[in-house]
Amino acid sequence: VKHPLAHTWTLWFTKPPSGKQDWNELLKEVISFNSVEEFWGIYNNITPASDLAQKSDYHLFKQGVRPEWEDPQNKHGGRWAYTFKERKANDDIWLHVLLAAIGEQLEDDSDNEVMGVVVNIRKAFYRIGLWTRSAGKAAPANAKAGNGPQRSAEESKAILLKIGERFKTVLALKASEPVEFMGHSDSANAGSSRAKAKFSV
Ligand code: M7G
Repeated sequence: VKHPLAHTWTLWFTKPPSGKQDWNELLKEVISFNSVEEFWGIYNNITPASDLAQKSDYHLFKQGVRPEWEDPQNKHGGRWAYTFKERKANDDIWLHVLLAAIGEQLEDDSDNEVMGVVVNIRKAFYRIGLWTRSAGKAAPANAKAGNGPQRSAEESKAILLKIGERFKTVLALKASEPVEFMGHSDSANAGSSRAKAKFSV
């Protein structure tokens, strides 16, 4: 018997560059799954985050959404993120984030905000992020159906803050360790993911 998940999820991998390659060439789709059993089969057979080389990323996204700012379902969105100042990723923390995503614990059904979760392995730190469909603005008037529910900026921000709080709980952070939210358009304009945060929890 397979225990179905609420959504089908796709695992993606960004491999470290070997020379001069674009971001797009390094991003590879790995596999999709829609049951608890398939999740464990995959998780138990991939390299743990703690063993990945610098400049690698794992991305777990809802099927049909590429883990890129440019994806139509991400382009109005943003992400919550926390940077752990440790050399090796903590596999338990990342596993808890994966389970919270596939178990739909990061949002309420009607929020329709969570696009996926990411771990970035970097030189002297690792970062775990949660990507959302919106970024605390009113949905654009011409938003297509795929861009989610129409909400005011206030409603949108309240939902994002709730999701941020849940994410922070899953990350097991202290009150004094802020998780920060940034819109993807700000990240893209800054040319790096270190632009100024919009809000924090
Ligand atoms: P990062 O991996 O989010 O963080 O972005 P880091 O600065 O800690 O390594 C690193 C770089 O990868 C960015 O400056 C972009 O050049 C590229 N990059 C990252 N993302 C998530 C995207 C994306 O979604 N689209 C494009 N075009 N480039 C990206």
